[in-house]
Amino acid sequence: MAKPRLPRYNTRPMKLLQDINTPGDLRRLRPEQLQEAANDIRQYILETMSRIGGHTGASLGAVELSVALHYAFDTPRDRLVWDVGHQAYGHKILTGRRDQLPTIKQYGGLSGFLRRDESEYDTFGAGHASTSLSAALGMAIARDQRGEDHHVVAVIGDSSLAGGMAMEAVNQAGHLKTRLIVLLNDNEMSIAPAVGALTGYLNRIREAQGYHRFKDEVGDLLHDIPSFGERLYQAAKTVKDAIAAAVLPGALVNELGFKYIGYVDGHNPRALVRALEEAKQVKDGPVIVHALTQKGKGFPAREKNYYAWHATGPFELATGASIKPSKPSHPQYTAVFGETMCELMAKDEKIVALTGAMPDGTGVDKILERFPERAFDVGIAEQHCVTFAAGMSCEGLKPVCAIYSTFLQRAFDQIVHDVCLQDLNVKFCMDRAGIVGGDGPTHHGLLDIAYLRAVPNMMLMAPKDEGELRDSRPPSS
Ligand SMILES: Cc1ncc(C[n+]2csc(CCOP(=O)(O)OP(=O)(O)O)c2C)c(N)n1
Repeated sequence: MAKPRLPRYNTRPMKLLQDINTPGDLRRLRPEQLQEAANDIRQYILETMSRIGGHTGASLGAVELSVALHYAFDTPRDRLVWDVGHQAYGHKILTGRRDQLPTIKQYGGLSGFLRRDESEYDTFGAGHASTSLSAALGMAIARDQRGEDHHVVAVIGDSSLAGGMAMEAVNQAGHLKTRLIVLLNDNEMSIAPAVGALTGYLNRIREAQGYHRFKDEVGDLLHDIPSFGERLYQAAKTVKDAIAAAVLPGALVNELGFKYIGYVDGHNPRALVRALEEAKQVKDGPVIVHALTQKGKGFPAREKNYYAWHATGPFELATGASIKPSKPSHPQYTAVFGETMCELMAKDEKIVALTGAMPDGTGVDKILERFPERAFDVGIAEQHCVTFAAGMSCEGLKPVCAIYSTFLQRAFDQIVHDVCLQDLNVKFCMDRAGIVGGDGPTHHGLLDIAYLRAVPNMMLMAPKDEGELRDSRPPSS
């Protein structure tokens, strides 16, 4: 079948970016030029996304990370494993896909996430969260067994790090003591604000501000002094590192066998490269480089409103205002779910609502506002969400888990073992069932009917429209 013609847009010529076709081209730049390269990439993402929409906020926040990673590491020989992949537009631009960016998330175009069959630089396919550490650890062990010496780097967001699978990988990595670099992209945000105790822990690290400002800003200055600069920087840093080690709340990483480097300003490519070079020197186990970033960085019109800007449709470049398609004439499925839940919860105080890091995508945001004591955002933790609901049900509550169809896949055993075999009263309201369009195969909700029909005690209902969704009542409710 002939491939459809893909749209192309004229973007303003960008001095450095137009000559960067591979990471090798990037690595020929001087360190002082890295910020300019990052600025070009940011501008190109903004111009392109303003026309077609995409995961703009996350990718703008990770521009300098992408530059520093491909500068400091010899990719694709060194393996770069991105978590989720929604923040990797800069990585795509730097790895030979610059001119295809305007085709992203369209039929025949680039994937919105990562695909091994799209580029040799996409070492691991992604779309769902919290997988990068496990995959990277597997690659590191394979490297060791083959007697090779390249680096393996996982890049993970603060919310994805709290996901169960990532925590399981942290546990094993600390035990195996193999060489592994984890770059933590900490922007204090999931899609909604990040939740959970790990967020509090990372906040405490951020509070040790003075030291880090010294390292990043003074570090640049000292490095620019010929011959003595590097030595001066190292001497000053040793003293400061000792002080920081004493005051930083590093228990989680240190006790679990990780070395900690940070935090570092995630929008300063030279400081990032220095931190990554330092991480490369760690030979005896895993190391975490903690970078602070800002979602939507570089677009003042949206920087403050990044909650609504994780993923965007087209928007006006001058103001950031959304260019909305004409408003649908009837209330949407997600809104109907949220409103109906609020009505039911007002009548029955045993009903509780749960979401796994998707409050706005599922309509649970409205419930959280109205019933903050009876609605829970558990973070990127679908498995926990389901068994948490099972426990509530044992004690007489009536939990409703609002989880996207594709993400509920992760909690299959919890549905079988913890809910259905015990015939507990837990409702699952799956948003985004069926084909989801631009997000592609990792996000399609195509398997739910097949895998849930096989489970004992599970009743499946598939409302054909929003009205039927509102009126659906299984006999046990
Ligand atoms: C298993 C799973 N649950 C939910 C999502 C939806 N999701 C995509 S990105 C994201 C937030 C990730 O936050 P973080 O790891 O901090 O990265 P950031 O977006 O801030 O860069 C969520 C919840 C997902 N991709 N996978």
